[in-house]
Amino acid sequence: MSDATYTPPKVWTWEQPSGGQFANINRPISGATHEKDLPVGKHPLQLYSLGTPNGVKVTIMLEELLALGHQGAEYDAWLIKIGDGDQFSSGFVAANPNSKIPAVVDRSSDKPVRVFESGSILLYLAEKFGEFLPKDPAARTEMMNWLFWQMGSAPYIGGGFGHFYAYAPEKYQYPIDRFTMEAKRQMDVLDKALGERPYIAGDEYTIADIAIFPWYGGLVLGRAYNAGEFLAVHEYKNLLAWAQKIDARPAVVRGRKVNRVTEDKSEGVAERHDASDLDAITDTAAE
Ligand SMILES: N[C@@H](CCC(=O)N[C@@H](CS)C(=O)NCC(=O)O)C(=O)O
Repeated sequence: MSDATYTPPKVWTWEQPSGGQFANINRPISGATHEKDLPVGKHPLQLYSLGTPNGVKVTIMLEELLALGHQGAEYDAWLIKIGDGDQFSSGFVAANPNSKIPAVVDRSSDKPVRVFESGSILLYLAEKFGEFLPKDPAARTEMMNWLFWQMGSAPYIGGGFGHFYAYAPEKYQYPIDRFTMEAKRQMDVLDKALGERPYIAGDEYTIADIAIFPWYGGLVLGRAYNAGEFLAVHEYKNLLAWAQKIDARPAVVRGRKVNRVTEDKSEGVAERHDASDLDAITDTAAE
């Protein structure tokens, strides 16, 4: 057990592992640790990811596009095991210098386009296929408001609340109180907005819903950090109803199963290279 208080030295140095679940991948420097190319499959869109909330945003989007009949959205989804440091390979760093999943490489034209940051990927795909992006300028701006809200807010859930409540090697009240307050405030923001409209940015289902669902839907559906009771998520009734509605969409059911490694093989596939990979474990195959 370490001391509850800490006096920072004049200059911080990287002397010891930080402890906690992600100690082996936390580094104070960026860049590749080893030489390894990324695999490339047969489809124009190559996704390098893992079935975390940030990863699932992209697979839900791709499955939604495929459900609408966009054959150009066919994709290969490769597994990046972040616990093993796959995000630090030279190939991954070339696709995303920030070494975090998800990353996409679009090989549909002569010069491959790299896309990183889940919000940028959602916007790229929405613009490429002309879907889930309101055309009216005011509605588009409201959608962007919520898309950027998610990008700025979710790190307080993952890196703040989830880290100190579930992953830190020791529990301290100060950070847990601080980030629980913020997690509950954010859920309240969404709950109030969803009391006024069916989807987060208005009447249409957009990439803002797709970005917000894996994080905040996951929280209220009790899937994140085993914290549903602690956060009293049942109190956020509008948010819960919205999450249940999104969760029932066939493309969401499919997208949540991609790059997911579980004991129960019916819950996910490590890699996805064809629609049939998911058809085999879902009853949501296109009729
Ligand atoms: N802002 C980024 C966050 C991505 C992110 O945090 N990815 C995590 C998994 S959910 C990751 O790859 N972590 C590996 C690491 O930090 O080394 C996004 O939205 O794409």
